[in-house]
Amino acid sequence: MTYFLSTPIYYVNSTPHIGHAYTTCAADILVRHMAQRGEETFFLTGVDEHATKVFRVAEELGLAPQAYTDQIVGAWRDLPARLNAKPDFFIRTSDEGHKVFVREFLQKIYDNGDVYEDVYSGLYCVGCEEFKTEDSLVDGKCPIHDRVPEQIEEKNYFFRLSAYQDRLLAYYDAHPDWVLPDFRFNEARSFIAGGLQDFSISRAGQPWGIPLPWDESQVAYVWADALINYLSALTYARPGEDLRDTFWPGARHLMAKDIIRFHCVYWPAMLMAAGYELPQQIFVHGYLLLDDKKISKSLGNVVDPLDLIDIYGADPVRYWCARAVTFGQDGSASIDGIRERYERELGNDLGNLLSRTTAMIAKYLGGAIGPKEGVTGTNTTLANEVAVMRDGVLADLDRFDITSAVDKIWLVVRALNRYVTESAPWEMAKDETKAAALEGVLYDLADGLRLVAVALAAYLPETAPKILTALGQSDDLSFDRVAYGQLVAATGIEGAAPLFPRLETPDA
Ligand code: ME8
Repeated sequence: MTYFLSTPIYYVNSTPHIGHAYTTCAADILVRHMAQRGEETFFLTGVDEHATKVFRVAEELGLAPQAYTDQIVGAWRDLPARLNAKPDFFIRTSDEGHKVFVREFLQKIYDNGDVYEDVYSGLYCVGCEEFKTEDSLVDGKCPIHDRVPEQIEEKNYFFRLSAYQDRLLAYYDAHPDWVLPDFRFNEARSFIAGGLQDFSISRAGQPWGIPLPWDESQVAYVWADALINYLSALTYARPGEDLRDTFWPGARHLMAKDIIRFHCVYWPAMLMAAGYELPQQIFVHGYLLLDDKKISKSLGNVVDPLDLIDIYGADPVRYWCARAVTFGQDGSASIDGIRERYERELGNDLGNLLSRTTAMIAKYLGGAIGPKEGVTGTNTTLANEVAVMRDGVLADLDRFDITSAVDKIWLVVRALNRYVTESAPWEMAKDETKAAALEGVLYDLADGLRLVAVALAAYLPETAPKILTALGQSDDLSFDRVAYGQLVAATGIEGAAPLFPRLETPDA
């Protein structure tokens, strides 16, 4: 089975912020990890261009919409690059390949009799890019955007979502892990059980979008265009290849709770209508909230939270994304938290451990370390801790739990630090009779660091190879190497430079 993971395609009405970075980071961590497990992976991200709000921003700037999106797309391509995320494809909904596929897909649904024409009369919130019901409003306003939705009356094409209620419920009941976490599964299922209304899949009054194949006077509604990206990308991401057979069976979608209904209700029904299997799994994470005041207070002139990457580097931001808030839950993260984790966890727990271990190998063993019959590889306590961590990480990441997995890896980092303190190699070094034991301790520390580096490689793709190199170990990241006692002989080890040097930069 392959592992194909998508982020949402983000609206290009403005530039990326830390919330978008959050999903992209998480997705990259998961995909890198699965690659370490030997899975054939595909990571998809990109942008959603045909939204009314995008069209309006272009209008305000006096630009043609395509010219506007061509301009701003650079900032969105930079997002994964800045995070050291490595998508296999970056999709734009204005790509020719996407447009062609969307038209084919919608035509299929139309031909299957799931589309009908009607007059839409009601309310549309441009912020949500969604038709609103009266009872979802508070004081007549969209509660999310605090705006009065626009009254629209136009001829539209509707998708017969109501006809899919029973099939969706049956699917949910047969696949209890289809949406994770569980409470999101329940949320989506109750929404379906509460009754489904057909939804409009076209817009009559808007020139910006993909024309419907059976009525070119209308364009596809932005969601009826955007969701299809998860399939369309596979048809043209690699020129001359159709990746659908390989990757669609392994498809997983990642997003925040704001767009759960589109992904967990509309999308599966559209797929059923067009004759596709549903994706393997959907993971819905929470909202990452940052205290704005704190941002400005602690970071002074740093306006864009993505500037954090310039200060700390991509690895610490990735690590903080995974650790700051339990993945799946809503959480409030403080910008100061990143500094604290940088110094205490990355700098002290991990960085110092490497500096001390390599310095001791250099000083007490002349820079040479390796397995020795009867001396090394006998630490059953550490071996057990590592085995428990390894199994836990595999299970956690099978369920997208990037927080719990890194917590478990960190337990081993802390155990290694305790091991240094308790065994006090600098004391052993004073006693000739303890030479073999000293070598055993240093082997365990180096081996522990080696396997921790492999386990952390998905989170810290820049740092992990540095650790392996400092220990004279191969840069093979296969997850099988997260096991005790695999350190191979190495010579010439020198005290390693700090992995996470002290920062002079801002508290102000
Ligand atoms: O909804 N916390 O695009 P969008 C966590 N184009 N995640 C956040 C976040 C936050 N504070 N803010 C944004 C759209 N996100 C559509 C999607 S998909 C076929 C079309 C992330 O630009 C999170 O992944 O509004 C959320 O679901 C997404 O950005 C919304 O991005």
